[in-house]
Amino acid sequence: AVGIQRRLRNRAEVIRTLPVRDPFSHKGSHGRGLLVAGAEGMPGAAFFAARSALRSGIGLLKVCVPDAVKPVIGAGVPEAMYMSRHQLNFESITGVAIGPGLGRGRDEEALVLRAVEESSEVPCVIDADALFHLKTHLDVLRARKVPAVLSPHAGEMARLAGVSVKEVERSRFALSQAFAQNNHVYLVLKGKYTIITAPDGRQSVNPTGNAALAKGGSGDVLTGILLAFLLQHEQIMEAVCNAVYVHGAAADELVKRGHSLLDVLATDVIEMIPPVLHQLY
Ligand code: B4P
Ligand code: MG
Repeated sequence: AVGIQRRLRNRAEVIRTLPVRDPFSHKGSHGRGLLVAGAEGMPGAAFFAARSALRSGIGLLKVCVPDAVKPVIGAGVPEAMYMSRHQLNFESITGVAIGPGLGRGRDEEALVLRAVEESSEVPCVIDADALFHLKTHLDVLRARKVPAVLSPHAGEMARLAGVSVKEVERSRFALSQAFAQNNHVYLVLKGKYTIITAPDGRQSVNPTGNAALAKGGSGDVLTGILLAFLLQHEQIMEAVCNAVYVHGAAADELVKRGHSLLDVLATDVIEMIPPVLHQLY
């Protein structure tokens, strides 16, 4: 039909649109990101997202986690800087990701609202528990200057749109398009053939990835890559499509190198980002 723009992302496009690193650049040139994530008893999600963002080229990363989580993730990701939740501020931050392992309490709900409102002028990835909290505050999305990037799986999408998971699976394209346009967001509807939709309704389908990613933690890895890429691309749509592509390509590469679809861990996916980027550059 006239006006429908829906394309399968191809490798050549990824290669053509990945950011070129200026030899004279410094860390400030590649984004100062803020990850708001993690809850007591759930340090993994924040760890995966933080390490993935750093593996994907982010210049500086600040991580806002509960104090109890700091020693755990701080030892695992010493490259990041840490702030406590009561210290949360967005000063000099050029991109935000919120949600992985965040928790579903009242405090976290307030945190999500603050992050979405106060980061209005920079890119913001909203995932996992942040999507849970957002469901009753969708109006804050339309108020943003820079459209947010939402990355739900089918279960999260169903809840956001107020339909059943079956209904999501039945009309992945139409539902994503309506949601992205109505709420003025970039929508990443995850799964086999992840669909990326821009606020104007343009859609891109991702060809990479496999069922090795069907394991807790792989979504958090994507969140980190999304944050890093948003800070290094000119265009949000290119950043999001490339992030989803690289995330899936890392899983494909693991299987090519002798992993089964059963044994892949989130940490394996993260450590496959370097070779995948090497192949694309
Ligand atoms: P969550 O706490 O939301 O956590 P998770 O989804 O299990 O982990 P994660 O954040 O790492 O994975 P995500 O899907 O974000 O789950 C809580 C509950 O939600 C679950 O217990 C379940 O009941 C429900 N739920 C979860 N997923 C659901 C779904 N799809 N439909 C209905 N209910 C669901 O990210 C996974 C990543 O891996 C994405 O990038 C995705 O595209 C990729 N991936 C997964 N399977 C793939 C495949 N077969 N092929 C290619 N890519 C795949
Ligand atoms: Mg998830």
